[in-house]
Amino acid sequence: MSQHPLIEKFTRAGQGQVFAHWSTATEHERAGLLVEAAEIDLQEVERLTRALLRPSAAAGVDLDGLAPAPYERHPANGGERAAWHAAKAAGEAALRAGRVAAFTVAGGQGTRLGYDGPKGTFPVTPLRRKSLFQVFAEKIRAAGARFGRPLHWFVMTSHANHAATEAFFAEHRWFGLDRHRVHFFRQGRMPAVDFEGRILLEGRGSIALSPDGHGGSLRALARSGALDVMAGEGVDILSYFQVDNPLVRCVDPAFIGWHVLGGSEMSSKMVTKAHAAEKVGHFCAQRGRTVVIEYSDLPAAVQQEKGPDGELRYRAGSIAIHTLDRAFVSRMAEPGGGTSLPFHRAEKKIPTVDAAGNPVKPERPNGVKFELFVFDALPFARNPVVIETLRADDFSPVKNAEGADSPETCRRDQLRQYGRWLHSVGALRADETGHPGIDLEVSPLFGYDDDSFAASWARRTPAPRVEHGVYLE
Ligand code: UD2
Repeated sequence: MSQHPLIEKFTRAGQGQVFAHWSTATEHERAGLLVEAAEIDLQEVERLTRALLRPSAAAGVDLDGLAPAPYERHPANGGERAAWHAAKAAGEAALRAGRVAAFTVAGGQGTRLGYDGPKGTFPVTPLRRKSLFQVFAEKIRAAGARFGRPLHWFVMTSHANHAATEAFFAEHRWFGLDRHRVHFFRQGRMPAVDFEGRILLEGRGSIALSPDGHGGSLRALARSGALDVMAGEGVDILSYFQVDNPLVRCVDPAFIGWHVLGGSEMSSKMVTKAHAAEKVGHFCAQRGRTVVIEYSDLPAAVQQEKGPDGELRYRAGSIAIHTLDRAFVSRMAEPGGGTSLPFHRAEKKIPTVDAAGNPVKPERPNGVKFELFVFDALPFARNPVVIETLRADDFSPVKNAEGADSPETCRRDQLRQYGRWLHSVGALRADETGHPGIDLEVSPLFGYDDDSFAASWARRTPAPRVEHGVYLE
């Protein structure tokens, strides 16, 4: 009996185990297996096995010649006000010209939060329990109205959450956005392998495939046609943020302006790390380039180093907010253009099947997943700019069910933001952390940053009553 060409190809590559249960598989299982197998680039798997799994593989990350990266200080921390004003004006001009689109990476699995469903559907605001997606949608809608150009919004999903994400938006009528300006596309997948580089099965008729990391967004933007849509619409700048952070300014004029005026292809926001062990990447300079070294890759002793000013030397924490030029994404997405991102390996407990096809739930890591990180594009970018932002204005992610970066800390940070805005217009006295002392909520349609809030407040006469339970919209 002649074998399917894909089975032969896998067998020749030493990956015949993928079809170990072929003879007893149902038609349905066989069809599924072939579709998944066709997605896999066996040469890439072989290359990654050699580079990242073999004993000869280079140990760890290259830390040679590392220094802290320079960054533009925020005016609140000594940055030059005139330069920030100029940047803001340039960013506003880009928004008014319709050059900017929002971009959310929402393909992660959200396992730490223990929430069942696409993470963007998680209810996050203090009173109305709006979902993360609704918060972003309303910020994007409000910014479009403010600058007179409705924004396009690109949302990267995964195979696992694509349909549920689209259905959620449809159910909520795209939160008042023009549905033709909301674009969903799926990211790519990579097979998980055991420590010898053999592709793992997830079930008798399915391969253990998982999302290829947020860095996969660059090639997915190209492959999905999103870059062509942008080109057709005159959009040449993408404002990139993660799905887990409702505080983010989805489009921030000053940030966009620093990017444009700096002639940068990829720019990033940093915050001063809260403490040496905070779990964020570090902006560093290395051999004339800007790189991000993830917390797990920078030795603790280096993370604790202090400068002459008594501050952490490596204090520039990456909060995964970037501005990207369309042309840069397009260049990065070209296969073999000499600019491909490196894969990272993560050892995981990967549910699989044993030789008899019975499910196995491993208790310790049994294999490796491969992921691309978007910040690895920075060293390839012309004139990368890093600007400082204030945590309170841009960063309070929901990652864990409890403790740090949880729904509770995020709820407090949202309240503090409302409190600061209301305090600045004299509507209440917030405490020194900004907390208003009462529960309330401000709709992004009323205000999504200092300027938009102040403008709405000034327009409202008489001024709204601010009391416990109030919702400003
Ligand atoms: C990320 C950064 C960390 C810091 C932190 C800020 C990495 C490796 N670390 O940590 O330095 O900036 O965020 O919050 O990035 N996603 C996809 N597809 C994937 C994987 C992830 O779309 O295949 C999305 C995911 O939906 C989320 C974002 O990327 O929006 C972050 O993913 P994460 O939770 O894995 O990142 P984390 O918290 O380890």
